Amino acid sequence: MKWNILHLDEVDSTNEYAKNLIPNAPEGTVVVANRQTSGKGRKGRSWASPEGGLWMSVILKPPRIDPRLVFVGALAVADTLRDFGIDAWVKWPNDVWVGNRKISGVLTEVKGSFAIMGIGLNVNNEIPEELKDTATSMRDVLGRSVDLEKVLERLLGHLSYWYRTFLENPSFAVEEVRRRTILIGERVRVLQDGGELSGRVIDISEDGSLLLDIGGKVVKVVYGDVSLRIV
Ligand code: BT5
Repeated sequence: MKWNILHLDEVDSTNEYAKNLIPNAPEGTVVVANRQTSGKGRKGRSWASPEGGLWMSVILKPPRIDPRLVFVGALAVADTLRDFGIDAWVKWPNDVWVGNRKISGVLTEVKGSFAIMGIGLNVNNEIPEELKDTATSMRDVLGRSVDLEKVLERLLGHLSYWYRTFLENPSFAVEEVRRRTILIGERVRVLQDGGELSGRVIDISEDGSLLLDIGGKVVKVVYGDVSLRIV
């Protein structure tokens, strides 16, 4: 992929900014900001985005919209962390964790035939007090700051690879997520709009959904706005 990087100092949300560039910006447009004033998670949740982290969105135009696209972002982040010696795992559906702390989140949105993939990765930024128990950064893990530009360069390289691979063979990306998650066999609680499910994770199926064993019954949790807690 040929990336075309737009570097901003401050923006409300790189996803919103990228969305407004569509349809005039080509696939491969990347919006990066030093700070976001209204960084977004899913479902109106907020994403803390102070200076020092990597906050970016890429514009993609896949031949068809597939919710499994979010795995491309998570896998690219996990590979990037590995380049810096950090062992991370993919937390279905859209997070990357180091041990029991979240280091990155991916938010994919759709506009027409475009997909906007937003990636937030804590690099050298401070973790806000209220997230200290559940979040970490590359700097916290490594005990030193890292070159943000290098992180971006690596991440875009891995995104190119995983996006291409995904278009050729989406089940391979799902397979890789299965390999890089610690969820299989774990007891989890799944929080959804309608309520809550508790069970043991059997697998992540080829279509990207999570298979849970709930009292001996197999229940399929489709990717959507679900949150997962390991019990
Ligand atoms: C996500 O949402 O994890 C997707 C986050 C995507 C952020 C990127 S940054 C660039 C682009 N532009 C945007 O505006 N967004 C994208 P979700 O699964 O809903 O998780 C949100 C939850 O993560 C929050 O409710 C907090 O609990 C937690 N959180 C917020 N900021 C965090 C941070 N910096 N590091 C770790 N956890 C955080």
